[in-house]
Amino acid sequence: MKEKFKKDVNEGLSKTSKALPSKYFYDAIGDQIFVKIMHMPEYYLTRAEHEIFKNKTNEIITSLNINKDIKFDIIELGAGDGIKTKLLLRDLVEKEYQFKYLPIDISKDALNNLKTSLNKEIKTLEVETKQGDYFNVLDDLKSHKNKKIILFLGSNIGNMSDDEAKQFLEKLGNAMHKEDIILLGADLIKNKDIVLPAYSDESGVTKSFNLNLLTRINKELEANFDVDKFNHLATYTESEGIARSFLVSKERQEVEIKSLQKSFLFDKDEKIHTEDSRKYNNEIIEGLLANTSLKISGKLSDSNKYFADYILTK
Ligand code: AVJ
Repeated sequence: MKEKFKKDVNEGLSKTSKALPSKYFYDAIGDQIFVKIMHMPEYYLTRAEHEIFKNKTNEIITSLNINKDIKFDIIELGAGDGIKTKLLLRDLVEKEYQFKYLPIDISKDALNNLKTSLNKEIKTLEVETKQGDYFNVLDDLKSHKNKKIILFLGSNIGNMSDDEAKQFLEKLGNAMHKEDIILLGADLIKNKDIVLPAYSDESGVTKSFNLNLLTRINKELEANFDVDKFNHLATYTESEGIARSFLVSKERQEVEIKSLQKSFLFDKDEKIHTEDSRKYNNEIIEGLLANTSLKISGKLSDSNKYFADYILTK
């Protein structure tokens, strides 16, 4: 894990256009800042998807094509704090469906917290956590016997490039059987005035989330980034539909990463690209599915039409 981080940082900072993978945001501190992001007034994504899970639980359940005689498993990729999922889980338990909940996340902390809270809040629910990068767990899914309901919420897919997303969905499709279902959360393309503030909030929470990546490199790879010498920048155009985040060097500076025995030079105004958050519409999703065995078989939106949960089947 540490070796991979070291390698990715070295490669990313050696490029002509410097970049760091967004998956490294999520250390213990990054997890905490992300929870704050989800509660920010500007971050409409979580609220919009929460509204879908709260007001359209019955429609979700209908689309899952389940009945009380069959056993199924709900597998969540990148479960996080599971707040939205709990709305569905609680309803399914009350209605006496027979199922297990299998959350998968890269963060061990997030999984432990989720399991503890579920054991308290939904006592009869069977929970089995699994720690890992969800790209790697796809292979395990194939041999899974029960009907699978795969949750990939929060527009987590938006951090992948379209090529990565295509590959991921192809693999996921291959691991699925006819009766399995994916619920895919996707932030929808909309005006800049709504999207941009979600990634450049007034109070600077997103800035601290972005800068924490440098703090993590300092701690884990023995580097000497001065985080005060970097700014946060977010960009978005509605025509492209991708919000991008950068760290921008305030001045010309050299940073040493001891564990790499190497220094990196940053020009004044030089950017490190840290994240893409893609936004979607039906055409883009259909494009991602084109060479997979999956198709859109339903779509649930919030009242503002900011966000959608797509139902994908084979
Ligand atoms: C968790 C990937 C959906 O891209 O909106 C929030 C992460 N980054 N603010 C997103 C994030 C900056 C978030 N996802």
